[in-house]
Amino acid sequence: MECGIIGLQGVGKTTLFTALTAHSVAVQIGSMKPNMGIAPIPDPRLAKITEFIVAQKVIPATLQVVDLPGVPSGGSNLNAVLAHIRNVDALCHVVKCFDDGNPESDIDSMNSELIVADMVVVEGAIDKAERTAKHGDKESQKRVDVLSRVNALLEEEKPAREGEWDESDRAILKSYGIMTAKPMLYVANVSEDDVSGDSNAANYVTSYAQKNGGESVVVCATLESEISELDKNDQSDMLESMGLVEPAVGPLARALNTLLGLSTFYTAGEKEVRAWPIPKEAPAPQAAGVIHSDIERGFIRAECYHVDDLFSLSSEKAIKEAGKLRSEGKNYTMQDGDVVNFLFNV
Ligand SMILES: Nc1nc2c(ncn2[C@@H]2O[C@H](COP(=O)(O)OP(=O)(O)O)[C@@H](O)[C@H]2O)c(=O)[nH]1
Ligand SMILES: [Mg+2]
Repeated sequence: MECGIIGLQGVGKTTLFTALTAHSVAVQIGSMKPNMGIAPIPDPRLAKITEFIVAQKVIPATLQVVDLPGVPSGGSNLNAVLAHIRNVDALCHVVKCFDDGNPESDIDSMNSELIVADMVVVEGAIDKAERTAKHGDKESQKRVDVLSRVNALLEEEKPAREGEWDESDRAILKSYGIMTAKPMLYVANVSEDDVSGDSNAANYVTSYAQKNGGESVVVCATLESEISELDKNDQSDMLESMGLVEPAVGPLARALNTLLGLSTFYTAGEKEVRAWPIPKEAPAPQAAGVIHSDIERGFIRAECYHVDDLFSLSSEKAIKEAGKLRSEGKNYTMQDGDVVNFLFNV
């Protein structure tokens, strides 16, 4: 899963990026090149599995993040900036709530920039698709239909995500990189003395997201950036002293999972214990395909149990004895928190 961090200049995008990626990438300040990195997603269930199943390696799910150069108000370099985010799965919109941040005007101007940029893309694309559609090409006609519906929304200054799209429509929107169609997570970047997000500015962001079909999280990017530099023990001390339960990457990744409709399953053996994100309600073979296409192709069955059974019964042996080890076929719908061993033959 890839997520693009967007927002106006000076709102804390790069600071958030360094926090999420735990300073593992040397950031380029003020450059027009995007910073790219990978954030491991903290997962309490994954950590708990390893208390019962000792493994050589623990591999968390990851979030790929792209920190984009700020969108200058006025939008002079907008297209260069936006070219980088056309391919991401979701957008993280950082809103300045520290100092004298004005979330209302910032959110509006950022969203208008995105709408205008999408209009430029859509207009060009409609022209092109109409030309091929004239020759009776069904596929092009479908694209003209979707693009025209996007255009109608954009002209009303609405983001494309407000439209009703089926799966094939969404694929078309994605292929054109329509940004306002992407799920949006609003990040209220608060000051050090408002980590729980009680200020009016933070409240505005939270309720704006609620009203507009997005998710939101409250983060103090500077503190998170400092926390991410500490070793594990100091990290928990500092979090506790601030009244926080976990680093921001946790809630942030979970909010993205909700937006993208993802759930998680696990594989657990002596070699490794690992978390795998999949679309909610994916059938077992599709989940197997996330691990390797061979396992999907040669899928026989999935032997699985739920993490909660491991936590209550303490071992796979006990799970088996309690009759909680299930053998599921290719029509099985994966459940969030399944621990799975796929049997396959190629
Ligand atoms: N007080 C406070 N300052 C922040 C926070 N996040 C970022 N800043 C400051 O805002 C300035 C711009 O941050 P930066 O991450 O470079 O913003 P970008 O242009 O969006 O990438 C820097 O001086 C940061 O230290 C925050 O959560 N609290
Ligand atoms: Mg920056």
